[in-house]
Amino acid sequence: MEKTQTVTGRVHRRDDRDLAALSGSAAPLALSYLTPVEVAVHRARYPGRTLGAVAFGAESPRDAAPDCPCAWVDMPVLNDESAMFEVWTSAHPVVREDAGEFVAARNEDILFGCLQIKLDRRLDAASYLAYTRIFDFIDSLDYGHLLRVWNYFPRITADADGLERYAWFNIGRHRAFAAKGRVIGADTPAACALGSRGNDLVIYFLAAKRAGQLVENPRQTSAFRYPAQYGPCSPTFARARLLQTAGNSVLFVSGTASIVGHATLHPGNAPAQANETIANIRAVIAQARLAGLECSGANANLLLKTYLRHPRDFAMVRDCLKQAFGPATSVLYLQADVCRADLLLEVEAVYSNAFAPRH
Ligand code: 3EB
Repeated sequence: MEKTQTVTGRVHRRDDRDLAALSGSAAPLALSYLTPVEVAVHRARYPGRTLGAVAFGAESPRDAAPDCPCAWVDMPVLNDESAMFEVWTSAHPVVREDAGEFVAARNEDILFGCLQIKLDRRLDAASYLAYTRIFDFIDSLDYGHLLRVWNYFPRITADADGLERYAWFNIGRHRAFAAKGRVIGADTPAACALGSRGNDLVIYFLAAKRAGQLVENPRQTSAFRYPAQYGPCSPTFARARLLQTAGNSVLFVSGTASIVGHATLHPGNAPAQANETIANIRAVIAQARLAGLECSGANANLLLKTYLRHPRDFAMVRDCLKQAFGPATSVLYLQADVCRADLLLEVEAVYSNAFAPRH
């Protein structure tokens, strides 16, 4: 059961308090990483409260998580289970908002949505199409502020006509933000972009009625100001975004890697990259405290999602993260290509005082 402990161990001790804590708080949502069996238990326990689910590695995800918006990402899971689910639970009842190709649900503050686009066109055209549709969709529902976006597509560092596919993706995304009047910086969400399998662009997102606060990392150049050596259009993501309601905080930390300034550090050295990434996550959380993040210590709940280029680094990275954040921190491990060929790993985080139900 050791691995199950790493996935969701911390929450065990709080099981009795969970629904009370969840619904008694103004925190609009909580995150859990669950096995397929746990998803079924969880959904029976919180009927009508699942904002959205994301299946990783599952063969028939819709069997495991029906009746709620469910994105499916073709990406191998490195935890003991061969499939894992990321589940966003709402403190308050949720309303479905499916429309066209979007599968979505919302509570009074937050909207979860996903879409999947066949990559039968150029990647810049696909990302432009996806993001303009996302902005039209969230604007039509009046949840117009993107907080956090997850971008998954195949062969992310492969060359296409002299540019990496990730650079093409950035061109379309950047143009869509401009076309829909989003201000670079102020309106930039936390995000990640990783290589998946299959042939689709899969995007899921959390959007909100209120913008939340932009949080950057003083150790890193803001990605939206990266110099042109990384592509003609900079990547449109913030290091983190902080959503706070009275007494409640959720910090969405973007995919974080071994980058200082704008340069990759420690190429070829996975343990050093892991430790540099941990330093960056700590720096972002420290910066969020300056911006007003209130949770800490016993009130704080940290969940991590780790992407490893090579499965062989799994045990080493798990030990580094345990050492840094404690053995009870929930970590989902996936195998994925990171968006720079010299990066071996990337870690995203959600840090909050919202309860993360285990089941
Ligand atoms: C970097 O600093 C690391 O393109 O949405 C991290 C998080 C990275 C998000 C994105 C890319 C993205 O460039 C890679």
